[in-house]
Amino acid sequence: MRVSRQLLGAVIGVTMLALLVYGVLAYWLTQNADLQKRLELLGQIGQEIAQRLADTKGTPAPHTLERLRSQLAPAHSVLLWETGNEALVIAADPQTDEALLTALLSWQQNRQSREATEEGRFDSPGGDYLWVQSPLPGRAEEALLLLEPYGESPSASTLRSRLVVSGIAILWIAVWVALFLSARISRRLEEKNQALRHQALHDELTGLPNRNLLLDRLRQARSAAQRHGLPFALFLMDLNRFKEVNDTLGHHFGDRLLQQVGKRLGASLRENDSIARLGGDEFAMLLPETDRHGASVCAGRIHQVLQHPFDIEGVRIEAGASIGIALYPEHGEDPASLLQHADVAMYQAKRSGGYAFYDPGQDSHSVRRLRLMGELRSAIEQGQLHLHYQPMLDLRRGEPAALEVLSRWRHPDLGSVTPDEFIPMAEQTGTIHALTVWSLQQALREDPAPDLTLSLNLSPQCLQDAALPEAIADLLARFDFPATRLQLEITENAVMHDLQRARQLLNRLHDLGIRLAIDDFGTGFSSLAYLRELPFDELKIDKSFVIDMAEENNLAIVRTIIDLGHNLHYQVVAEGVEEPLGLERLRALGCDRVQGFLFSRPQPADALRDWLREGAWRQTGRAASRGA
Ligand code: G
Ligand code: G
Ligand code: MN
Repeated sequence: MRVSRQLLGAVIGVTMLALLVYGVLAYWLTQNADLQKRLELLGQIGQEIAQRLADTKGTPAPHTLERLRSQLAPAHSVLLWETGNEALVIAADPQTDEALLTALLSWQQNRQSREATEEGRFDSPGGDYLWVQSPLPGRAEEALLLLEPYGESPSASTLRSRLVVSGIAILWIAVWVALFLSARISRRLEEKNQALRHQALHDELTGLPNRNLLLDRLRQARSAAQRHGLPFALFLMDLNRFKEVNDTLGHHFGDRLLQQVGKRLGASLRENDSIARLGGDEFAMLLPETDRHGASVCAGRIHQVLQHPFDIEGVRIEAGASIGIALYPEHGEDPASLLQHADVAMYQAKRSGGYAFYDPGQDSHSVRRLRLMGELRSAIEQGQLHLHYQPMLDLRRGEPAALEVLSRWRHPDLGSVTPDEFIPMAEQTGTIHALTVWSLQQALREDPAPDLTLSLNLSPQCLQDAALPEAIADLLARFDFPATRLQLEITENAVMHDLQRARQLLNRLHDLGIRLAIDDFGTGFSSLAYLRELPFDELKIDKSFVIDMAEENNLAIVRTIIDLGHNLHYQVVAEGVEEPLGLERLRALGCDRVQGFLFSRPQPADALRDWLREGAWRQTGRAASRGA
């Protein structure tokens, strides 16, 4: 607004200046035009007089001169008879026209300086005068005519009035042009300003408000909530699979996914709810006048809406989302603490799936989390990690056949940290590659039982790492460890995620001679047709079904999986065998291998060597048979 006013002022100023210049120029022009015209006229009169006086002998009588002057010359003029040095006769009435007399004297005083010219203009104390000297043919004398340029010639006055009219027209046009231009320019400026303001407060990719605007709206929401005594809810959400999408399909797909997520969020919330993108795959939602119940209804709806696969250029992408919720005023009074607490809740949601409200009791968790995430890599380098081994027994032979390798972290201050806690961190921070290499190397170095297979867990994320087969082959060669004694366990749902890539990588590993197992089978949603296309050797039934096989449904599931596995020519392993009764049932169902606390908990290499030497499993097996 201020800028446009300044602009208008400037344009009008320039117009006025132009008009002023025009005025001065016009004035000068009319003055000069007038002067020229008058001099010409005066010259003609002078010549006429000279002609009429040509026949006169001697000095003409004053009344002759007076007659000529009044007949020919305009009023306010003097006609002189000039004889070289003196003006002899004055044809005028000096009594009535004193000014003319003064002018005449002043002309005479200055005559020396205009010797060369015959006409001109001069200033006398009485005013401005024109003069013309007309030689008389055949005589030494000259006639001189002086004229006070009184009044205006008709030509000058028409010229002046034309100039005035055109001046007004120009002013009028200039003002309109100035108004038009300044309106246009100020509109442009306003548009540009608006675009800049929008840019400063919105996310370019999705067009949603950004963090700054969200903070502003949070402050507004807080004052409104304070005035009306109503709560509001802040959601913080991130996508569960965004990194995978970006890594496997490229940033272009990632961007499109974010745009579509933004659209779905918009469609599933109310008009006056705000949705913001805070960066990466993190979104925030502000729901005014919403209590705990309303928040859980909305969070449930959003979670469900994002659960549906996205279709991006013909590729089906399952994103899924975790939502953390902080309520005003219950969980925080100011925007900063609400955001922080929604963030803590989001991590709770990541663990539990779906959405979670901020729980102050869990908050210490997030401090711990941040610390552990920061320290994991150096913990590996400093040897804070070590391995435990848990045997798998072959049910037909009644002997151990393989050892599952499981990582442990003994933190110097925080004590033991479970893999359920640090493996997801390693995946999130990208430390998982280093961790995998470390566990394989450590297992090959310790190799507690040279006649048993070593079964290592492979994180889903490692299936994206095309360099993995070479890294594993190098380690095997370095320790001179036969590939056929190594098995890799991959969680079921991870395999299905990017089948094309997974298939390539698994085939390369399998070609090296490494055995492959599907871990936690029954918890994911694999298509059986896909499973058949992948080079698996073993299927591990998830322990959640095995632990409680007294329950009818679990038993049915275990039986079905064993049949399925056998029909597809997999070796079937049941993990989580805790009870002798369970062991007997598995034996009866024809399960190939068992693993569980009934035989052995995961234990360090030395303890496991002792366990193997003592042959403690024989006791367990027989006890189980008798109990059955
Ligand atoms: O024994 P336990 O509670 O430790 O195992 C918990 C989970 O952690 C299991 O699902 C197991 O697959 C996983 N896990 C343990 N060690 C490793 C490891 O070195 N790498 C990977 N990727 N997962 C592991
Ligand atoms: O997901 P994965 O299969 O890699 O997990 C192996 C995990 O199962 C390890 O954490 C191990 O400690 C655990 N585990 C092994 N046997 C049993 C058992 O009999 N009961 C229970 N509850 N957990 C077991
Ligand atoms: Mn496992």
